[in-house]
Formats: sequence, structure tokens, C-alpha cells
Amino acid sequence: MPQAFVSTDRIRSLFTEAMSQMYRAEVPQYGTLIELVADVNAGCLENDPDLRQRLAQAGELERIDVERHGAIRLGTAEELFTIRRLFAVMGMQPVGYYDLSVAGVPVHSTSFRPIDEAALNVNPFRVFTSLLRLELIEDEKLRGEAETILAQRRIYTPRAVALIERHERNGGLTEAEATEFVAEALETFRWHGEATVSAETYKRLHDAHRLIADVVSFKGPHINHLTPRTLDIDAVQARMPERGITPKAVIEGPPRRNCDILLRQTSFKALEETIAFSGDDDGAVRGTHTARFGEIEQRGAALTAKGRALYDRLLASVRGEVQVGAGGAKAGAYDQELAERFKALPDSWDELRGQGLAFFRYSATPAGIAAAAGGTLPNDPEALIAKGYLAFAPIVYEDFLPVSAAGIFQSNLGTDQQQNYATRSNRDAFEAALGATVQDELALYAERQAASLDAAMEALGLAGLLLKTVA
Ligand code: OOG
Ligand code: NI
Repeated sequence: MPQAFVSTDRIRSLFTEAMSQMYRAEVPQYGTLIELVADVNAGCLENDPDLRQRLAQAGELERIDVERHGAIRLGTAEELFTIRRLFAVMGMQPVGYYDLSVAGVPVHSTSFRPIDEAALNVNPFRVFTSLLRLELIEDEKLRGEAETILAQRRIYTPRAVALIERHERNGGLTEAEATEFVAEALETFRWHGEATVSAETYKRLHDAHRLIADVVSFKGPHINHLTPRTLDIDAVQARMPERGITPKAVIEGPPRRNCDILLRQTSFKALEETIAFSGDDDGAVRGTHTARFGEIEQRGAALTAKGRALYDRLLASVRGEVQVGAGGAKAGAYDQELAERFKALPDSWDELRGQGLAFFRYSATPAGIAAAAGGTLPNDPEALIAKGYLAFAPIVYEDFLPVSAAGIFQSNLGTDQQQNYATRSNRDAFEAALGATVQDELALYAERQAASLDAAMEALGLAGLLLKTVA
């Protein structure tokens, strides 16, 4: 009898829920944040029926409540190779390459996430996954030491690895195996209060870079934040202090607009946690470590290459003009400059589509379908849109932004100071470690846009005709 496998969507949903529960227990402020975000989101949907309808039509309404992203930092190529296989069990694939050395953070990263629209609408859980770049540690002795320490740890339980192999061999997991897999996989992301190194080693790693100490000193890559999606980030940011939470100085990403684009994010420092160093059996040598924090995000439309180039240029010009200093100095001037300069990026869906700046999902309207039943329609998307036969809605951005990610890293490493460094990216080395190439996010959005247009044209009786798409 063939075994019944559960869907990867189901395994991802079980895992997300388990992770959320674990993080809530580990970081109580996360629970507070989830409540605040739920409050604000409910208010937004109540006050803005258009938004509610747009989300419902796109099939996105249900995902808002479960929507999270997390982040981990890995130490070795082998750890990255296995995490790709672990996430594949949950239907998550590596998308995009992010070079964080531009911000003086010695890591490069990808995002593991579902790819197709149906899976995204069930649960778009993503994990921003970084690999430490030991080659950027200048002190050779320290580099060797870090390599030796990392080579000794095993971040996956033997049973998790066995279940990953089973999934690869059989093409899926049964319900019982999936339940077991979720519990075993969760172990990799758990916080460990006992460092694997002595206080002295920790200090040297920390002096080289706080992030190096965070990756090298522990048994595993503890999840360092779990981020809910809000529909109004300014409202959440403003209300955080009411609940005893202090956000970072500026919201990363684009300014507030009528038409949300890409991703806006803000984070807050969470815990200073007590840790026990190795060789500290009597509990005499204790220290503290701050690694875990909170973050919220607001997602908007995915931009085309052209739109993204404009976004990058405008953001760079703001950052060239005003640099937010340590402690949030000049945050007000930065926000003002951001709002001013981004006026150059059109703020209506018509213009964003007309100028090929964002990706859209097309659909046949009921009026269009009725008209198609009565006769042949013009084979031209623009004419169909003008007649109200073809509708379009922005495709939500599912990925991350390197400059924003750098700001989030910097902030939780203890400073709001913005830094701009020269790029030293090494994508080939990252993909070699991963054992796969990362997918191109722009190609994924373009495919979804094209597929939606094809389906809409088919519904209007215009299938099989060659069409020009905007992107
Ligand atoms: C990841 C920081 C990046 C985001 O939302 O851009 C990130 C980290 O601190 O490990 O999560
Ligand atoms: Ni994040």
C-alpha cells in the first residue's frame, strides 16, 4: 500500500507554529509584540475595507495572521548544506543572495521560502539564513581557533538528519514522521544558555566582532528573531513604548506611501541573557550575551528591475546625504529626506504598472467574463483594462533588502549608526557551500505575473495569443 504523505505546506505550518510557541516562551516580549501587531492589523482591516477586499481577492487575508520570518546565522559550509535539505522538507527553497559585508557584517545570506503562489498563501514562512565568513577575520590565529570550535559541533539531531534523508528517499513524510520531524528540527533553533567556549575565548571572539562570538560560542544557531507582518508599521512603532518596548531609531526601507512597496522594517533590542561559559562547572564565571531581538515588518509590492534600480538609487542618495548616528542622532532629518526624495517614485498603482516599476497579478473581472461570452474581445491587455475586463493587483514582495538587513544587524549588535562599506561579495563560495544555486527573485515574480496574465486572457477567451508583458 502506498504511504500517504502530508504536504510540505502542512509541515511548514506545523513548524512555524512550534517555532512561534518556543520563541514566545524564550522571549516574552515577542508575545507582547504579537498581541500589539494583531490589534493594529485588526484595526487596519476594520477601518480600510478596500485593503481588506484587496487582500481577500489576492487570497492573502488568511496568511497575515500566521505570517512570520525568522533569522539564523550558521558557522560552516556543512551546516548550510544541511539546512537547505531541512528547509526543503517544509517546501522552502533558497531565494536570493545577500552580501552583508557591505555593512561591515562578516556574513552572506539567502532566504529560504516557499516559491509558488498557493504555498505562499497557505504560509509564507521565510528564514533569513546567514553563513559566517571566517575568511574576513583578519587575525589568523583566531580564525583557526574559530574553525576548530565550529568543526566540533553538531547542530542537527541524528533523528532530524535521518528524517531529512527519509524525505529525500521517499519523496515525503507521513503525518507521524512530520510531527517527529518538527520536534527534532526545532532543536536546531533552540537557545542554549551554556556557551561551548571559555570566558576568555568568548571575549576574544567578541572583540573581533560581536557576531563572530554569537555564531561560534554556542551549540547551535539559535533563532535570533521572529518577525510578524503588520499592515501599519508606523502605528506599531508609535505604540511600542506603551507596552514597554523601545524600537530602533528609524524604520528601514521606503517611506510611508499610499502604495506600499517592498519592505519596511523596524526592530528592538530584546534580551541581555545570562550565559555560563565552559569550564564553569560551579557557576562562578557567568557572562551576558545579547543576540536575540524583536522585529516587525510591513510588506508592499515587488518591484521590477527598473523599479528596484530607482529604489536603490533614491535610498543611496538619502544615505549619502544624512547618516543616522549612534543613539539615533539625525533620525528626524533622515526620515524627512527619505520622504522628500522618494517623491520621485510614482505613488499610484496605475503609474507603477504603466512605467513597468512593479509586478502585478492580473485577473479577468466578472464583467470581462460576461462580455467574452457575448463575443470576441480585443486582444490587448491595455484595452481590456480600460474597459474594466481585466484587473490587476500588486504582487507582494516576499524577499529581503540588503541595506535594511544590514541596518537590522547593526541595530541589534548595539548601534543605530549607519555604515557604508565596499562590497566584497562571494556568491560562488556561498552556492558551493549550499550545494545549489539560489533562485533569482525577480525571475520568480516575472513568472507569476506572466502566468496570471495568461490565465486571465484564457478566462476572457483569448488563450494562446502572444502577449507583451510590462516587466
Ligand atoms: C538577520 C538580519 C536580517 C531582516 O529582516 O532583514 C533580517 C540577522 O540579524 O541574523 O532578519
Ligand atoms: Ni528580520
